[in-house]
Amino acid sequence: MAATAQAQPNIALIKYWGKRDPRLNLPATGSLSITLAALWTRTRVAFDESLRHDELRLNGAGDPATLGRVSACLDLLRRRAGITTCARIDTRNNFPTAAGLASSASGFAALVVAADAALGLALDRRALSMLARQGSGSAARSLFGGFVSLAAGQRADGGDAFAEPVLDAVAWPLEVAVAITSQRRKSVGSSAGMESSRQTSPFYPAWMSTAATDLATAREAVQTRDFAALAAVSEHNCLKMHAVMQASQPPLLYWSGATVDCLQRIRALRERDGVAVFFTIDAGAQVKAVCAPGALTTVAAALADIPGVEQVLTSGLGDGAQLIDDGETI
Ligand code: 2P0
Repeated sequence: MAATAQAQPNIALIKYWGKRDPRLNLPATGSLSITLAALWTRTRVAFDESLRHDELRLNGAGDPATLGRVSACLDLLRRRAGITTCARIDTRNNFPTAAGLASSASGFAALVVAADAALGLALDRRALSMLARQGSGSAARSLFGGFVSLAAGQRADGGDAFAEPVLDAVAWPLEVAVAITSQRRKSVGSSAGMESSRQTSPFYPAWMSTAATDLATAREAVQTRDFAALAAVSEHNCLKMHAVMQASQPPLLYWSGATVDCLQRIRALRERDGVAVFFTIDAGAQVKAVCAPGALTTVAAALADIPGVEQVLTSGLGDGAQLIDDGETI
């Protein structure tokens, strides 16, 4: 009744920002992401008849704010197993939590893989992807490695809103430098932020009506390994999402001053120095620089030089969520 899993966060190049059904956590638009290798969440789930309620430890400490969401996701798996037994969940991230680095993506992906094994359900990846999506939309994508798409789907029950692999990491080994400009937890979480944007941003209808074209352009660029085309559509989609956020009421401004400096530096590297790199930013102040093979060292050094950049993490593309030995440290 116990198992441990590891999942890596993913970075969306075509973003998910808005839900068509908040209850089932169905995204309003499709998205496309890359799964990282070097950042991870490790989660052990142990069902235990002696527990009266679920217990969650995140990085060694209790986390009451997150427990409700975790329990609700575990309930979906408990229902499938026909049990009500409570669980002890021990989870650790090797990177900052809730700071725009997709810790909820790796977190819920690791959770469903570990719980599935602990309960002996043996669900397939598609089913696990849909369960992870109900924990956190972006988590659906961390079930898979490399380049991954998540469909918005059309069915009211969400049965067609799952992630699928688009291209293996080895087929196009892009690399990523993450410039950390703030380790603080964001003040407005993604779920609340995207709901506010849907209700109040005058740009939300334009975001919706252009999403399918961006996704198709990015998918084509990945399939043809066209870095310039992927760079153009990814930066456009990222800035468009932030325009939607910034035009929400109250406005959502996730950037720090250093965030903008990183954007300018990345544009100069590409346009002036010919370095194959583009940026993307999620609901946080960190800048992710996506590099063609060979560009990572130059890009990481340039970002580390920018005042306000506290740390630069680097990563290749990695695998989807997997079981690991129970004995591995978490
Ligand atoms: C993404 N983000 O596609 C976008 C870009 C943030 C900006 O998915 O409400 O934590 O839990 O489904 O998955 C972050 O949103 O939101 C996210 P919920 P989630 O990566």
